[in-house]
Formats: sequence, structure tokens, C-alpha cells
Amino acid sequence: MTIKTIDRSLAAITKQVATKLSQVKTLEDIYAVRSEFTGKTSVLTQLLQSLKDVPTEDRPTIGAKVNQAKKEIESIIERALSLMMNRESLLKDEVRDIDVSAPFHTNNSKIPDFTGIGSMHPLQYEINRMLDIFTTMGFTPFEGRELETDYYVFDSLNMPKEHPARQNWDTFRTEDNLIPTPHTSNMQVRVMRHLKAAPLRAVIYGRCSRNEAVDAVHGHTFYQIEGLYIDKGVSISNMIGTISAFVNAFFDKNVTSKIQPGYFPFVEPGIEYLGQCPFCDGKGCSSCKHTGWLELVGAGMIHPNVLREGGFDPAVYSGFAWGLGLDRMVMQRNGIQDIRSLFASDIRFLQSSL
Ligand code: FA5
Repeated sequence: MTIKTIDRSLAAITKQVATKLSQVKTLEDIYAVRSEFTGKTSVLTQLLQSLKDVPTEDRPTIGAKVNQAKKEIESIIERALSLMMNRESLLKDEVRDIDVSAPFHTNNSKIPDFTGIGSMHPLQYEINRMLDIFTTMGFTPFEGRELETDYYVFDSLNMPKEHPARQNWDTFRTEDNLIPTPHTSNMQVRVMRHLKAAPLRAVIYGRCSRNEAVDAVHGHTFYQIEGLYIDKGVSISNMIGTISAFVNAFFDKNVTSKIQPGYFPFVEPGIEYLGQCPFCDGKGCSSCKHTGWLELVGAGMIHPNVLREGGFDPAVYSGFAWGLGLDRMVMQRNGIQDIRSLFASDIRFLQSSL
């Protein structure tokens, strides 16, 4: 058992509990599930007992994760028990009042319960994993803003009005001239002004919207995780090392990757970090537009104008920033070929993913 494998094992156990609960017919069935998954001889109890074999430094993290999963499982089972008790007591009453605020099963005993116990959306699951990895690397997570002003989306990022690069982020606007933000970089100057002091290590996760021709790898709505690192003497090799360490931890293996120059007005120099397409092993297919590579991260050394805007003197401090495409990385890790599956709410996809 390691920090890397524990999330998967716990997710598999939680899924098994949900599957079993979807098949129960009586209170006794639920009690049986409870003793199987939380009882003295359950896998969870065994996991807790085997903590003593885990390296001392990993013990608190793994212990906390197992305890958290145990609490969640206990609460799902409690909910199932209370629904079943309600149902059984209602079945005994020939005449009963209708409680319009109750789940609809409660009022109609002919409709089977527990057919749709939900699970975490694959994107949320992976956001949590990514934030865990960045937190272990010393970055503090922040949540992005979905509606933003022109200033933070463009001006603060070295893109004054009429700057041609503004076209790279083709946006929507509200009637009040606010922008559903097209990238999480809108948070760069906000976070710099908020944290004020170096060393500054922050990651910001958020939803982005673009006026995009939707295809297998382009959504009109998608997620990014932005990263910021500012201190004295930060170098490009620090940046590449940090991004590679994250990518390898996320995929749990050494990912074949390459770096090519990229242009973003808020960094100098700018790079694009690409990972080999897992669907064709780099041979070229429709998912990677026959290039063999998927662009995963845009990054670069923060431009002096942006540092200044955030309150850091570029003569003293340097830093790097990146914006990674969360959906693309989730697709790559889970073999999902079309980004639209992540938003289609198709229950068959949601039940089969992860
Ligand atoms: C940006 O959005 C820059 N803000 C990234 C950045 C941050 C650069 C900090 C430098 C410093 P870009 O437009 O390339 O860059 O998008 C970054 C990543 O978001 C892409 O690599 C891709 O993985 C993902 N992405 C972009 N557009 C879409 C889309 N329509 N659908 C899904 N993912 C997308």
C-alpha cells in the first residue's frame, strides 16, 4: 500500500459498496453489506490494521484517506438504511399521507429504491487527485473565478486593448461586459496580490469557456489548473522539473513528453509541454490530429510586466507559471477518446469510467 495506490483501492471499495446497495431488497441485505464493508473483518478494517507496515512518513496521509473513505461508506449505508426503513414502514400502512418533500420512492412503494446511487464525476475525482499531488509538492490550492473582468483576463497579463494575442482566447461576454474566463491565468495577478510574499507557490483550479469549434479534444467548457511559483533565482529548469514531476506522478509512470516553444504574452520565454498520444502510441490518429502528440500544458517564465502588476519587483524576483488542460489529461489517463463524453451526462459512461 502506497500513497499512489491507496486512492484507487478506496475508490474501488466505494464503488463495490454502491453496486451492492443498488441490489439490496431488505434491511437485512443492507446490514449484510454494512458488516462486509465496515465490520471487524472488512477490507477497510484490514487496511487500517496494515497501516503499521506503511513507511512512517506516509502513515498519516494514508490513515486519513482510509478513515475518510470509511466515514463516506458509513454515511452511504446509513442513508440506505433510513430509506429502506421508511419504505418498509410505509408498506405496512394501507392508507398513508403523501409527503411531497420526500424522495419519490417514499410515496410509491412500487418504484424500486436504490437504482441510482451516484458516484463522483471522473473530472472531480481527478481534480482532487491533482490537487493532492500539488499539495504534496508544496503548492497551496485556490479556486478560480468563472466570471471575470477584462482587466484580469487580458490587461493584467500584458495584453492591453487591441493586442492581437487577445484573439487566441476567443471569449463570450455578458451584457455587463464580464467574461466567462477562457483560461485560469486570470487568477495570476489576483493570487500575487493576495499572497504578496515570496516564496509564492499556488495552484488554481477552475472552469474555462471558449468560443470553440467543438471536436474530440476541444470543448467549449473545460477545466484548467494554473500554477505559479515566484522566488529569487527561479529558473527554466525548475519549471520543467516541476511540470515533469507532476505529469509523471499524475500518470503514475514516466510519460514520453516533449517541449516546444509556445507564445503567451504573459510569459517570456513560453513553452508547450506535450505528451505522447496514448490512443495511437504516437503513430497519429484523430484524437491527436495525426500528430502523435497531445498538448497538455502551456507554461513559461512570468513576464516582468506581470510580476510588476502583481506587486513583485522583477529585478529581485523571477518565477514560472503554467496552465494545464485538465480534461485532456483525464482523457489521456483513462483512455477517454472524446472530450464530449465528460459533459454528456450519459450514465453508462459515468458508471464505466474510472
Ligand atoms: C492557456 O490557456 C494559457 N493560459 C496557459 C498558460 C498559463 C501559459 C500560464 C503560460 C503560463 P492554452 O490556450 O494553450 O494556454 O491552453 C492550455 C491548455 O488548456 C492546453 O494545453 C489544453 O490542454 C487545454 N485546452 C485549451 N483549449 C481547450 C479546449 N477547447 N478544450 C479542452 N482543453 C483545452
